[in-house]
Amino acid sequence: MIKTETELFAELTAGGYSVGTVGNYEHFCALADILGRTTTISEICRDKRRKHMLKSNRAMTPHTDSPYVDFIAWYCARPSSQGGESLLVDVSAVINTLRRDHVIALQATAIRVPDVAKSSSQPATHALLSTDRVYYADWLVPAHVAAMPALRAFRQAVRNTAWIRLSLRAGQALIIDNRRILHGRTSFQDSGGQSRLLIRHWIVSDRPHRFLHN
Ligand SMILES: O=C(O)CCC(=O)C(=O)O
Repeated sequence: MIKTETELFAELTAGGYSVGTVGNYEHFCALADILGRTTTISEICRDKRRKHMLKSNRAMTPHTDSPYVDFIAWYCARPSSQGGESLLVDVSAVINTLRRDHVIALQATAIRVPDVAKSSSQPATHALLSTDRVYYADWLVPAHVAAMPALRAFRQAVRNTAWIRLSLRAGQALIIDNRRILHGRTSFQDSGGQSRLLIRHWIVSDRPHRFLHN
């Protein structure tokens, strides 16, 4: 059964994510519409001809997507036969374990935004921490930033946090608040004619929101 707007936002506010069975893709789209405007739809599946990580079956470390995307919703059309678990990390819990000077340093740390994650008018860098969000991916952090004590403390705190692990089933939707939750996955295997396919919506919302409170 599709969640109501009140139920969906209550879950997203409490834990930063929501998971549940929606049945078909049309029901999933109706759920995504509750959250805001879908700006990009992508198929997440293995394609051996393509080099991009999203088109591989490799594990992905927890990260956010574009800093100009508020919610991410995945529809599981087909799960993998092995692996492919979703990994979630709530950064609002991570922040509380960091020293104040590290939080300030991370607010002053700019991370590159790849072209695929922005429009031509949007800035090409974004702060790792800002009043409305976290923006982070291991592979976007340059070596001199990775060496910063604040960045090392952030990575350590992410490693020390209990990661949520979910195995999506066909017909299920996973929605996360991309301003607060890092997401990743374990590696996976497609076999026996079963190939993993997630359909991802990037969603922009105009609801007021705040991430850092001081
Ligand atoms: O394959 C997955 O479960 C998630 C892939 C991912 O990181 C993404 O869609 O941004």
